[in-house]
Amino acid sequence: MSSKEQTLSIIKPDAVERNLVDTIQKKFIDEKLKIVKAKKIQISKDEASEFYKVHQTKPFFDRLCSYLSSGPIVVMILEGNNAIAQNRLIMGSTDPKNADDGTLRKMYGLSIDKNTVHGSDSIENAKKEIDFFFKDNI
Ligand code: IDP
Ligand code: MG
Repeated sequence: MSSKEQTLSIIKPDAVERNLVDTIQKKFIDEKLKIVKAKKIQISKDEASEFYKVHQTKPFFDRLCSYLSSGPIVVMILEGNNAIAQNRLIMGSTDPKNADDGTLRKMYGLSIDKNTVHGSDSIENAKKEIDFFFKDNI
């Protein structure tokens, strides 16, 4: 079964800083995910805390929010068949050490913190996360 979905992808500060935006976007396109919208922004730590609030009780929460707000990021709406799961396959495991060969996190991830990309994990969260960054339709 396949269904057309949208998911939110973020190219995190470590990858923007290393000029990997075009390379990562090409990978999504090659893997049949369409980039419907994309923008380069920098968010505040408060905005990062709101975005990652599902993780607010985790020991790494403060570091995670500091990191996501530490430099420019590229946020994108990706669209395609089973886009949510497909994007997570392209990304690979959260910890680059455990990610499969050929995945973005294996190829470019530096650590579990600086793991290059974010991707929504469910239809419900994809909707929320797309709304978080694109609710004004810009
Ligand atoms: P995901 O990004 O693969 O969906 P999540 O569990 O949603 O992983 O965690 C969000 C982010 O928090 C991860 O991408 C990673 O950067 C960071 N993170 C997750 N688990 C840990 C951990 O155990 N230590 C430090 N950072 C973590
Ligand atoms: Mg997650």
